[in-house]
Amino acid sequence: MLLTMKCRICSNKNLEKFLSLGESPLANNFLKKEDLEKGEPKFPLELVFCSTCNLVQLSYVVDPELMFKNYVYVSSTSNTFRHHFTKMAEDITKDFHLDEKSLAVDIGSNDGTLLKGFQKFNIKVMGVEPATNVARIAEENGVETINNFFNKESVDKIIDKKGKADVLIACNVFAHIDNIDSVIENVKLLLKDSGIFVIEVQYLVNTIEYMTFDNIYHEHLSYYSLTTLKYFFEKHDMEIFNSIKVKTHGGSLRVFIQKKNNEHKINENVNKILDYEKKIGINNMGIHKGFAEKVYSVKEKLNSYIKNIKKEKRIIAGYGAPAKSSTLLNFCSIGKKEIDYIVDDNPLKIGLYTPGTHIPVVSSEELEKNTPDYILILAWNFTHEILEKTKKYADKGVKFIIPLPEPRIVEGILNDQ
Ligand code: DWN
Repeated sequence: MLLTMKCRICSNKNLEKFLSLGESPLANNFLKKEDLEKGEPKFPLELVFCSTCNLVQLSYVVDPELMFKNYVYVSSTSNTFRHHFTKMAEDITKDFHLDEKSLAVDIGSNDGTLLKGFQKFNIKVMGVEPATNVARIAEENGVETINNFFNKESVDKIIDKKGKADVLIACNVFAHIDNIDSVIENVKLLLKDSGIFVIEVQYLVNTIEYMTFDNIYHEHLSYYSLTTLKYFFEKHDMEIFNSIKVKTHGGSLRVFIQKKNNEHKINENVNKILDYEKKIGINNMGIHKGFAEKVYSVKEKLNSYIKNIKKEKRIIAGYGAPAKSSTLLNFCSIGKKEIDYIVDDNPLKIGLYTPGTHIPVVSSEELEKNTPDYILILAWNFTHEILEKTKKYADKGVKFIIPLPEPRIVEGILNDQ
């Protein structure tokens, strides 16, 4: 089906729809008990493909003020992420010879976990974070943070206070922004001519190959391949000079960008990744339609596992209440009849209820008080960390359901750990 909305990267008007996950509530809109009966807004969740620049994107854009002004996600909840960001800061510092005169700015800096890593090397830092509650946590952690979206006003403020940036970073931000062209104009203003821009995006190829369709929700407007990013940065007179694959969020790309004619030589990784994307046909509607078909078969298989377990009157708990669990639970119609509770270690989520499905989110103590027969690992990107944490329950016979890429049941620590 061809739609008449415009592609956010190339303005093509002939976008083709290939997947609908129905109407869904906002993925991080966890509810207080007193709000459960009030009714939640739901918005269409469907993907369209642009055959000109190859961007996969949502057909419906929700007002960012609704999604990002008060946010319950903090980067520091998992060891995996703390380590990822600390190592990222260390690698960038060493590879690009940053020193105490350098300025690192993080767009969507959340609780300041990444910038803390730069502070270890005495590098000057500045965060930009729209969520007021999360920006406050960063400030309390000693990371100076502008509580705003990354716009001209924030950029002027940073240049005024600290000068231009040597390194500008945006991890898991690019997917979230509708007017991405204006962000790049501001990036170019803030970045020194010799500076680098580093982004991390969930990688479309991994989404397809690992079936991580639960990463599709309203916060994620765009699903990037390197092919699309190359098109986009060239349009803005910028150049991708390196890209590496990182494991976060089921597979992401870290992409290094510079202003045109800057000093960094183009690394061979760039062409290798682009060639692979061409080989699998990322520019072709066929691969996206194939992905959509598999999404429905994952849903069927997961539902049938859960139905069989519930027939035997067994208790299922969830582990992790990530934003993506909202897509999985709502799309598969798995609610409080099926899942008694979901454990999450983030204090901002404990005591709340999942969007749409209204399952209570509780602390890990609940596992002791009301030990389930099965744990559905909703934060599957941390399967290893979660299996380690819950080892004592595996020893008591609790089994684990890993929903993706294809639902399977395991009995504890995996051999590939
Ligand atoms: O882009 C986005 C990414 C960066 O982060 C967002 N739009 C929102 C968020 O996505 P998510 O919520 O899917 O992220 P995570 O990091 O996969 O969430 C993991 C969840 O699991 C968190 O709620 C924390 C929880 N968790 C836990 O309670 N104990 C995780 C681990 C590893 C644990 O030990």
